[in-house]
Amino acid sequence: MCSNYLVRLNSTPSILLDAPAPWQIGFQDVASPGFEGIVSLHDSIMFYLILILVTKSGIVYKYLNHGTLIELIWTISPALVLIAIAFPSFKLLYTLDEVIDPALTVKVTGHQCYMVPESDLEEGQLRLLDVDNRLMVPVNTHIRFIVTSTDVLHDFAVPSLGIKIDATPGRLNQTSALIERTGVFYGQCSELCGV
Ligand SMILES: [Cu+2]
Repeated sequence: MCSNYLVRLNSTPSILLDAPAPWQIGFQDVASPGFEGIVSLHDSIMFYLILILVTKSGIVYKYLNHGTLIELIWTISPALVLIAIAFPSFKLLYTLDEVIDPALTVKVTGHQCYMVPESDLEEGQLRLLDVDNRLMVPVNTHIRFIVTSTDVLHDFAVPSLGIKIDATPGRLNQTSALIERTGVFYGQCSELCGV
């Protein structure tokens, strides 16, 4: 799902999806190990969900009557499925939470602000996404983000890196990322923080 404006964005034509595209349904392209884990967890849970949907629809259709055996099966099997989902989910959650020996720390402070008006956008700039000063960080480096806010609740999020963390006044939150490839990665505040 690559849109025209994305190709225009870089001087060399890119097939990577590092910004949201119109009517996009799936994820953006992976640029960090953390996001790789999130996407693979999503994919494996979707596998279970579709399997359950298909088999349950079949069972209800064939054996609509009540029975002790069928009651037992559809009580115990969802419990097992929930356990099968919970284990990899918690494993990923605690893996993402860990910040191991960062080489670089970025302090992120949230402010209420206005987006660049459409009339001020230059050729190749993305509506509601481009900023006046881009943050430049190195690839293949463990980066730690210390996130806070000066006014209201904000949320620092970069989908391609699998980052989404609240920016709270009077509090420091931390998250980390290792960017695996070069690119321009876009993110929006993910909290309702407008005037
Ligand atoms: Cu905000």
